[in-house]
Amino acid sequence: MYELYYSPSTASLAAHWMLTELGVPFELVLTDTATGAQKSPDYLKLNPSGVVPTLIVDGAPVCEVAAILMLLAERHAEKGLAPAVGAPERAAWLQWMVYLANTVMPAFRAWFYPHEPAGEAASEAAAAVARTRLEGIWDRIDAHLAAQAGPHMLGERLSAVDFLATMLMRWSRNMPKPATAWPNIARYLARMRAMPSLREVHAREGLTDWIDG
Ligand SMILES: N[C@@H](CCC(=O)N[C@@H](CS)C(=O)NCC(=O)O)C(=O)O
Repeated sequence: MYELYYSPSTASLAAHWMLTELGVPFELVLTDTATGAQKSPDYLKLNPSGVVPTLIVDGAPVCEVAAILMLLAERHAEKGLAPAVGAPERAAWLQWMVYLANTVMPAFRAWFYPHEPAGEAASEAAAAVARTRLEGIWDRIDAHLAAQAGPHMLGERLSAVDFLATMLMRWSRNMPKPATAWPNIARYLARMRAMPSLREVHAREGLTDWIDG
């Protein structure tokens, strides 16, 4: 049984969604970022960064959402959410997971927490830079999707990349130019949003916006 420390509508959503899609037993432990629960001494023992998500796997905490998704895909390899080691799509899978975690997530962090890069006085400038970065990222992903032979980030295969990418695209929903403004991303998301597992997660987290477009 997995335990997922989560807060609605945050980075834990991709892990919640993948656990649901995999159909494995898990329990949710609310760690409400609105009340600062992620900074409690007990939670910091699990996740020293004081952020959600944390997944308890065989009694031990695993942090970093991309790592959690990759681990789950590997532990439940029969579901095919990770190309096998040596498979032709493996390199693209690794590349997109790391790009989303390394480049896209930090840009969102700067958008949502613009005081972090250089203090309150530079918040406005930091948010403007983050917006420009994110729009460049959507340009790149839109072109990538247009070039795929199938409907997913890795073409025909649904993979952990789609869970992370979709969650991040959702985060742009209240930005001046959300990811849905890019036509290939909009088509991609229409399909991802129809997945019963994502709709179930939205209902369980009490989220009503975005899922119906
Ligand atoms: N690098 C972390 C980032 C997670 C993250 O930034 N989580 C946000 C919610 S989306 C959070 O917990 N924010 C509360 C805080 O920073 O205090 C990961 O990939 O899991």
